[in-house]
Amino acid sequence: MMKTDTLDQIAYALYLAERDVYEVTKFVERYPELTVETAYDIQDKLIELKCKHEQTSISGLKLGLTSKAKQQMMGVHEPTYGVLLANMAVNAQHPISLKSLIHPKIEPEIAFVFKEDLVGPVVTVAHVLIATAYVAPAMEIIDSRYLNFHFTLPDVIADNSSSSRYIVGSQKYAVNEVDLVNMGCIFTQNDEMIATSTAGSVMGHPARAIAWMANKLIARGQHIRAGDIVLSGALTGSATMHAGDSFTVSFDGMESLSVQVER
Ligand code: 0L1
Ligand code: MG
Repeated sequence: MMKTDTLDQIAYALYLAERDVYEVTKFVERYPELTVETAYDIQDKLIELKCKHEQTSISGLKLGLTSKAKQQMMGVHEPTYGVLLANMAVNAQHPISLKSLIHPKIEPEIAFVFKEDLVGPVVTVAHVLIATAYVAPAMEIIDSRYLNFHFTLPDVIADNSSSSRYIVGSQKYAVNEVDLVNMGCIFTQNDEMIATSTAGSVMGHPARAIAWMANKLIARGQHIRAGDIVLSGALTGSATMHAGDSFTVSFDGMESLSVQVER
């Protein structure tokens, strides 16, 4: 059992690393007893700190490690989740500054916006779809606070699953307007295609990842709330962001979404 003080110290160290834009080494090396459950306790503390000091609030949640490839890389069989805050939202109309980020990467996602609460523990894909107000194309900027993006599963969970920024397209689509299994996705960097995928690459159906999360959250007394934005997990690998880059994600049947990085 780790002491509450230690959990507070880890949360504060991660908060400072993000605020002051520097890397830290993984905590599992210093605290081998750090478990996944304890890591979610640290994540809760980190979110509390950020809400208080940045005067922001929770806007939703994100899934991470939803692809088999990322899970195999980490030697795990389950995804992770993290919290989205209102001040992480990026407006695609303006170039993104990398000044306050450590080593950002960007990846295509599908955003689900909820019209109803979704409470585990027996949430299914069908429940997720019924509770969804709309889906929209999205991108997530991940920016691990760990040195060279090197971490273990508890480390990355404590670090809010590498959450940093998110961009959601302005066009809204009903869940039955798009094919959430076969819909193709093309990801381009500076007008060059860097990856392709389908919506079903996220655990067979992106709503399955969200159902998994709803069923996990309830064990911690939490749930998806009406109004929440949920990023379902990346459809392709992530791309390193450089000054001047542009990124576009194009899904079949949805308007494409582009962002420009400041020079
Ligand atoms: O959104 C993601 O899939 C990232 C989860 C954390 C792992 C990573 O930083 O690659
Ligand atoms: Mg992601």
